[in-house]
Amino acid sequence: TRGDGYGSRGALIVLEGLDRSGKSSQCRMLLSYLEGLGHSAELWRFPDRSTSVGKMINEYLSDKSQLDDHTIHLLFSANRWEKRSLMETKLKMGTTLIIDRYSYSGVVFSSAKGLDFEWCKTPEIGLLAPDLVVYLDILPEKAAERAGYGGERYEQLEFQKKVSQCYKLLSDFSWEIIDACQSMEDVGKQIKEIVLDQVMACKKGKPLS
Ligand code: DGP
Ligand code: NA
Ligand code: NA
Repeated sequence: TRGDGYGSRGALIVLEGLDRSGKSSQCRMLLSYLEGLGHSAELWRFPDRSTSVGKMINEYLSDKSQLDDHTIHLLFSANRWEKRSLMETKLKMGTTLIIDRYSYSGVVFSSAKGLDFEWCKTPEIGLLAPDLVVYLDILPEKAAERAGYGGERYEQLEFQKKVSQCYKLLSDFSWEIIDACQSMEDVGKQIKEIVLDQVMACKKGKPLS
């Protein structure tokens, strides 16, 4: 770091994948790894169900409310927008943020329902761009065999197959694709390496966009 704080920021790390791909466990492991190395880091997740918008999303996901597909799409996006300025503040203060789902989930889950791909992207424009997207790649059939599957609205095999196809359309060369069928330890090892590279690059002044 340069000592004056300027140019030293936290990294914005996003984990994406199908339901039951192991994202949440990997996010937790990553957080304790970074903290163990002495880095300032926080784990966030979207949807953030603690806000008032998040509570509406939670009701929808647990089938306690019905909403038009466009309406819920915009609520998920609003839920990210309501955290945007805090996100920027934390990153500029030097805290690395590990995010369990972000705009990519927003686009793929809605386009899997048949909403227009470009329309789905629009409300995400202006949110902070991640430094790294890690995609935990798993066959929908494999994810469906994992414990706890099927608890919420979207956790249905046929739908997750569509979500998987939409992720493939959205992903680009900048994503790190990791085989999520490996052991938790092996997946974790690969994530740690690539994330640490980004954390160091951001400390050295890589700009935020
Ligand atoms: P999670 O808390 O990560 O299990 O996410 C809850 C569910 O909501 C999961 O099936 C993924 C889905 N989801 C997450 N973000 C979005 C989003 O922005 N839009 C839509 N339509 N679904 C999302
Ligand atoms: Na889920
Ligand atoms: Na999860």
